[in-house]
Amino acid sequence: MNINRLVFGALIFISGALPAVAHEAKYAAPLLGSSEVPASLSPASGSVLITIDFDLVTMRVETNFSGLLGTVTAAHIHCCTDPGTNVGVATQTPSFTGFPLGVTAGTYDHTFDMALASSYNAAFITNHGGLVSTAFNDLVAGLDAGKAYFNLHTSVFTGGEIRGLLSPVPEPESYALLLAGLGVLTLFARRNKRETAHG
Ligand SMILES: [Cu+2]
Repeated sequence: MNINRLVFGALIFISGALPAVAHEAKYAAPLLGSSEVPASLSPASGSVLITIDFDLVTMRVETNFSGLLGTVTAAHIHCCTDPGTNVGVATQTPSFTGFPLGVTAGTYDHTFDMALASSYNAAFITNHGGLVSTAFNDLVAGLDAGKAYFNLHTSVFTGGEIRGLLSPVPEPESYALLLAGLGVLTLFARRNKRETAHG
């Protein structure tokens, strides 16, 4: 029996499972008026999901919202500051491209190329190392540390009607895949041992 072929097969299986673990990160938050600083007292709600792909250097922004008292004037991510405080905009200004404006409810799904300066607020790049790469690293570090928030500004609440402090989403299915991959490798290693022993 060809041991190398078995190990090679197992490695391919594992490498197939790894990217989801190592090269993608998700961050989520509910969007609420009570999360604004100070609280907006808006009855509106929504949710936001951010997916960073480290291979493609992209950021996918998925949002839905409804019940706004004002109409949308801008939406973007602010970074990086402690919860309960305010900080400047990190992402594209004044608003994410294609974000539904002038409405009280809507959905949004767009993937940004984070290797482009246009995906950031110019001031954020200037204040974070002056390069797109340093800005990207700082934005991700801010997301990882729970120091970035999605903010939705409206005609009634110009400082923000609903906000979501983004926090990392654990990906149990990714770990399950990795564990399955390791299990297969162990199985192959055992089989190899047995087959080697029997000549
Ligand atoms: Cu803002």
